[in-house]
Amino acid sequence: MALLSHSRRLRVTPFTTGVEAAGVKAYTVYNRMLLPTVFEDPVSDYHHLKTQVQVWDVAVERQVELVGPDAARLMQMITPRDLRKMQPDQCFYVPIVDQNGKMLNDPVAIKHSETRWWVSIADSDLLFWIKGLALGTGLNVDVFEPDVSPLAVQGPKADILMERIFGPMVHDIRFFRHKRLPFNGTDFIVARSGYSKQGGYEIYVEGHQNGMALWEALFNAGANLDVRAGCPNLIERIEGGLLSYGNDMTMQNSPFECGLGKFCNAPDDVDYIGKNAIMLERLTGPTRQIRAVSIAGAPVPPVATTWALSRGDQWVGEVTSAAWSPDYETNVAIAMVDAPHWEAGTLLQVHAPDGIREAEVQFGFWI
Ligand code: THG
Repeated sequence: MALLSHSRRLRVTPFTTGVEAAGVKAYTVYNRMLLPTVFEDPVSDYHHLKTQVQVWDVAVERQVELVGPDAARLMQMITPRDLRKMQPDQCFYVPIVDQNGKMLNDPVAIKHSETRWWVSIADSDLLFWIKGLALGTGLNVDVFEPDVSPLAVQGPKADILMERIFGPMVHDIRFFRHKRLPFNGTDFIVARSGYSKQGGYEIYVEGHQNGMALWEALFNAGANLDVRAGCPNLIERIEGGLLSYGNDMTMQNSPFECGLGKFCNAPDDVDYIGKNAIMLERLTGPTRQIRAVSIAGAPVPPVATTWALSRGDQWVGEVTSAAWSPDYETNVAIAMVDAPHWEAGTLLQVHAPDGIREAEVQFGFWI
């Protein structure tokens, strides 16, 4: 594969010098920014993530800030999730849907106060959608991308490393809660969250110029923990069933199809975009849904375009992500499967680029 040409449109992050010095081997593009995908190799990165601690440049998780008297109203307008009881130190995983109840993004919402929110977006231009809604509705709220870049600390030793930088206060942060903690004469929002099932934190670094000081402090403090630069790991995120917008779901899918129906819980007296479609599908249920699927045979090649799933002479769905799992000694995959065929134990055929293989619908994800 040819190299990527660099220009201002393909944005670097505050941590790119650290990522390069750590020997990053591959990037992808996400929100028009560089996202590392490989350091050592996917399997070594995977074993290290599951046993040690890694520091991830996830600045591509761009924030959309909503600030103003109507910020909470606009926030509830864009998601079917009930935000009424959300506390000002909470993070919520929120489906964002269009007027037909189809997925536009699956961000984490961070509530600072009734009048100030961040939406930590997946890979689609949600800024334009929210800015357009603010303008079209005439609500009193500013919508913009602030100078904020998340840095994730993930893995079983994340707690030890984080305590060395931010002190024992980090242990008081519960899952999907956040606290503002001092660092180096400034302070950052620190949340217990992250795109792995290994546990850890995300630090929302405010100010591009503050990025490398935190990066270096983490690597200095973690030297005797074998801390390494890492990144969201394809194998681990499939084992854990963490979805990737643009891969496992697109604008063609509803949250119910994505297994996000439990986050479509706003009551009847709360209004939001797509409410009619969401309330209908909540009653009927989806006609297809994401499933964990194992794929037989040798390690699969990368999924670049989806792989069709058949059952005998019928087309029944598609595989959207797949990888060889060293720990489970099978290929693990995420697939969208039609209702009559999604029961655990169902045997299917997957049409991979190197041939037809057997696949089996699982009871759930592996982690
Ligand atoms: N952290 C932050 N921003 C993000 C991501 C993140 N933006 C992009 C992308 N990831 C958004 N997608 C997800 C997908 C899954 C999760 C978070 C963001 C996630 N899911 C947990 C799970 O499925 O176990 C918990 C969900 C819950 O119960 O609330 O963490 O990673 N800042």
